[in-house]
Amino acid sequence: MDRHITLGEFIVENQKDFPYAKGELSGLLSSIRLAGKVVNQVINKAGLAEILGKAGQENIQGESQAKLDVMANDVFVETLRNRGEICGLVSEELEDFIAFEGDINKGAKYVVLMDPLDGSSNIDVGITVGTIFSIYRRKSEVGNKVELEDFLQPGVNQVAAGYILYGTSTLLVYTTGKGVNGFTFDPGIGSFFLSHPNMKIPEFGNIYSVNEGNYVHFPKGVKKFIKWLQELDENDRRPYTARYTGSLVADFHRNILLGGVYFYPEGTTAPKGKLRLLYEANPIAFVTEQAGGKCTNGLRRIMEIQPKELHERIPFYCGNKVLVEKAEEFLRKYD
Ligand code: P6P
Repeated sequence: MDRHITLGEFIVENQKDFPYAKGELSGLLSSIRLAGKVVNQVINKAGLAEILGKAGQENIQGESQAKLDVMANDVFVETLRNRGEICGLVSEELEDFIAFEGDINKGAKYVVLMDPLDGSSNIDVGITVGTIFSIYRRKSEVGNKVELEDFLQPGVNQVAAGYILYGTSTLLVYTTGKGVNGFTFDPGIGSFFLSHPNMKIPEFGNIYSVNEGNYVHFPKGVKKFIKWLQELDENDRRPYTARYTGSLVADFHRNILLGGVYFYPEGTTAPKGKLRLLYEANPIAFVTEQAGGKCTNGLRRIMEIQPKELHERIPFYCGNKVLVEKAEEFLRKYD
């Protein structure tokens, strides 16, 4: 019977891409797969399990944490700790990094930075949410306790990154620097199957994704870019259309498949933008570049920026090269 390859088979088949890894990175990706299955299962029955709504806690971002946020964070932390491939973790939900110091983590060479459940404002209304993850080799000596420097690495140092999209179907999309591949979860079998091999963002796209409710707060160049997107073309047709869900993973995944640009600019209410450099911008940037797109802060390549703090925010323009460069052109001209 002809069937798609599973994520597990794909990881093993492509393990040769990591000369230095003796299966640790494969094991790490497998543990992310497992945690994703658990989160997916809980999310799909959230309405029944009475775990919607606020957990009554606040995370580092000062946002009220939905109960599913807390659940997702705990599932990923424990699954990754127990697999033993990482020595530390940063999560949007946690103020500081976690050092994994169990015997099983002693020789671990990797760290993970993640947003366990991005787009949580959509959770209670049944709109797609996602997990975003980024994997680095540690810089400090293997065997010692993980240090802050292990997490404050520029995005170009990522060894793998990706996202899990909990939507009409559940997909795991990731890159290890050898292209981007997407796997769709079959709940009947309990496996992810290769459904989007070698993903490439179309060279041209007609979708733009931005929260225009913030228009008055945007820099002049951003306003000019948005108006440019809304102008009629020479045939009096509207070449672009707006799509924005309030969930980065959902907006990004649609745009990487159909072509387009997502941007979350700086503005008076968000002087550095809203997205976090370490566990939203960098992993999405890695996937974008591997799929042939571009990702900048309006001026510089996101992945070359040296992080200074775990939760620092950054302006974010991501998608087709043509559209990102058009945004940069307006920003240079007006700001
Ligand atoms: P706004 C979710 O909180 C998130 O980080 C992204 O997933 C999403 O694109 C953005 O913020 C939505 O922010 O200000 O438009 O509601």
